[in-house]
Amino acid sequence: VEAAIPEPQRAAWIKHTPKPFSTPEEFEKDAIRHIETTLARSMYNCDELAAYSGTALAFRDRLIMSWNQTQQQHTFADQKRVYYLSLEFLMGRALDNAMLNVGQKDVAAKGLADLGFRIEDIINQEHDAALGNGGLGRLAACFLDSLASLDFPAWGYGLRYRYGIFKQEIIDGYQVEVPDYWLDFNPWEFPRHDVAVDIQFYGHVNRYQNDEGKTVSQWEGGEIVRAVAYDVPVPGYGTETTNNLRLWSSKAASGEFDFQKFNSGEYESSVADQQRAETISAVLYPNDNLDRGKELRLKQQYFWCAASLHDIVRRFKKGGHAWKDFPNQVAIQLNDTHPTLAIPELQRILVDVEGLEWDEAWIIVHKTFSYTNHTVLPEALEKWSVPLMQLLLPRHLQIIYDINLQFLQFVERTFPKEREVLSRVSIIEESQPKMVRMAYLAVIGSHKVNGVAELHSDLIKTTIFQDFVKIYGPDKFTNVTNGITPRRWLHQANPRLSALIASKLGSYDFLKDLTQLNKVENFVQDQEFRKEWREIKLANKARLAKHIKDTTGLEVDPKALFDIQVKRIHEYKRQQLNIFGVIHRWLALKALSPEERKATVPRVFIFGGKAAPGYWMAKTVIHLINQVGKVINADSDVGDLLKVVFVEDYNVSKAEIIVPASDISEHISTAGTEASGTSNMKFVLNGGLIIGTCDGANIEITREIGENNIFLFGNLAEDVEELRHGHLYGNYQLDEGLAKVFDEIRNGRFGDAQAFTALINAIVDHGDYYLVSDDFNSYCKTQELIDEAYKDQEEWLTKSITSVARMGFFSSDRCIEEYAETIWNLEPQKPKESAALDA
Ligand code: TH1
Repeated sequence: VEAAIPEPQRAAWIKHTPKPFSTPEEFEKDAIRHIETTLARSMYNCDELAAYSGTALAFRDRLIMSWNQTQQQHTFADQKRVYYLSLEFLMGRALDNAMLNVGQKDVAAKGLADLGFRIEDIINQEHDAALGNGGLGRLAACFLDSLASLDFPAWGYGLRYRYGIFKQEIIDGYQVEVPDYWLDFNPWEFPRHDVAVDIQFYGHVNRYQNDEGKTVSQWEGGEIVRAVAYDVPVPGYGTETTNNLRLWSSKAASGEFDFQKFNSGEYESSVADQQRAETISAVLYPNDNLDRGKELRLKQQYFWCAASLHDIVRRFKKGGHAWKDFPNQVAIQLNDTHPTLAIPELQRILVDVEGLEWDEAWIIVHKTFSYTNHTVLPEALEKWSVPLMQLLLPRHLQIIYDINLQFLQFVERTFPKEREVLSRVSIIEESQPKMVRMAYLAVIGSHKVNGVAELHSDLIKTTIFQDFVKIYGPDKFTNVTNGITPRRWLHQANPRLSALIASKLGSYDFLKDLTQLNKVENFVQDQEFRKEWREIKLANKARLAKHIKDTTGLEVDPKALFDIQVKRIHEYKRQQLNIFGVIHRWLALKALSPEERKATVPRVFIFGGKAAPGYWMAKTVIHLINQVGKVINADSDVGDLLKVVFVEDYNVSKAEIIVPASDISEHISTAGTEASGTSNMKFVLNGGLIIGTCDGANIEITREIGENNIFLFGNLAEDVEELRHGHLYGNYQLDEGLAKVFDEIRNGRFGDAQAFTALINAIVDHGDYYLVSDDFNSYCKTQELIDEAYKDQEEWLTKSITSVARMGFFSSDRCIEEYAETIWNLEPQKPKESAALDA
């Protein structure tokens, strides 16, 4: 149909299609035109923000062209697409990424210099798109980058929060949350007011006979909220493919507010309706690895799932295929259980709206969905109360009960003698009130379930999904180890290292095939190469030192050993172990003789990360880190030998400065608690070594880079349960070194001791669930090994280079290819020349 455009129009269109810039002059022309016309500013008031805006708009024009073309081509090709449903997309900044992915950063740098600007300053004007909490949201962003770079036809679907993750300020050592209003000027999104879906809540279910005498269910009444699409282009690296991320925004279905109510004098309530609708997409829930069961969160989940599925089904229907072809056209990946309502929603659409039989609908649903589990922490496993679901989504609750009935009948037939298994695997937990177990629904409604690192994927099979492995067999459960995009986390964050590697390998091809990094190992004895490698690390540390000086006033020496732990603050991630270790080190330092001090490697401990606003223990850890820093940094007795910094407001753009600057980074979760971790990969890819537990992806990193290149410590996952059990039955002896640390805290050495009693009591009185004491000695000993190892700078450098050379496996490209092949059955769609498309 689209090919049938008559010739004169077609020729005009092709003739006048804007050509993207390719020289600094052409870039300047586009940027200035945007500053003058789109922004209505002039040469005389073009500040850095205006220059950023003009640059962003010039690049945006380029992206739009390839974006339109990609979407057009994918529509013509009529092949299978994957839809990645995630409540979080932690995208960070877009401009630098866009410049690098289209390969025009040098052109822009030159053009901006002509206009009197430094490109770094311009890049720094951009606000992060921070629609996520941590690893899960950043993983989704890395996946979008890989999907586009590998030319897969893929869409992301998420929510357009008005407020992303809060901005963190540290005031008097305490975390203070400030709202993150990021939409003031956002050139990267396109409102699609014509793409709107009305979403229903509440109401009731009617059953009646249709014309064919069949009993059908209909969800009626209740409230309507409108979902409006906002599209964000996602450019691939070194390809014309630009995919789409569609974010839904909520507004009142009546458009503005209810004029009838308004006219009849109910002013407040008419405005209240509007505000209630807009509240749905107003704010990201700031909890990482925690489910709090709030009604508004359930509303967000349904709103986003229903809008996305409506969109997907509409696109499928335009293709004119039979329903049974749906799974051949559509793969839907569920990023954790947050989008699990998409399963009963698709079943509802197929049965209630499209009139399919239950069984044929269920086959389609089951073939379409797959589910990624990201955590085994019990407090993070989503459950929704049955009364709440009954109220908000009455038809979906019925469908869930029907899915459950069929499933339990199947289990009963398969295991007739094991009746207790039925209550264990039921989607409905028989508690007071009853709860819907979303992970079970996700497993039952999907054809594949994957964990995110080997250990984690093994663990889910023996713990939370043990019964399901027996029921479905082991093949339903698989592993896809996480990865990171080397474009942002090497090329963009560490351009000098990327350039050095490219100079030796002869091209930047390794950015699209990271396994080529193995050739770096050939240069490990090349003296010139080693010297540059060392210089680059030092320069990256100096850049971070400058950031620390600018933001905290503290001076740190770039020659010191930089020891970094940046991630969400959580008891299981054990920042408390780190800061107790720092206190232990400080006490040991003070006991050293002057000669011994001379032989000591100076260290800077750098922390960063947000605590969920309601997570008191995590906030206490932040407070302790800051109090310890205050005391130690002012202690002239240890001077430069020890410094402690807390970097405020850790986010994606700060990570791009912090990650390339580590000598050591810490990934020290209690074994068996961190599903994968992804910053571990980022740090090693940038030539930092790591100290870590045998947890998550640390294990596979060790296998790839070699045991000699990583500092592992602590108890193993297989022993954790027994240790915990022992603690609860009196089998508990506080580590001696840790006891001394606690004495100092209790003596008020770091301010009001009362402030930290909960932190100490969790270990001393409440069973030390995260095994801080059990691992303390092993942790401190390993830190001493690191001190020794760092003294041999040549050997350290060899470890750094060797590790980077062996990190090829951890590209998100490898990861996405595994999903495409083993889970989605998806083929890439290579971009055609625009002429070929026009022909
Ligand atoms: C994280 C995991 O904790 C981390 O180990 C993993 O590398 C990452 O996901 C990506 O796979 C998770 N983040 C969340 C956030 C929420 C709920 C569960 C998890 S698991 C809100």
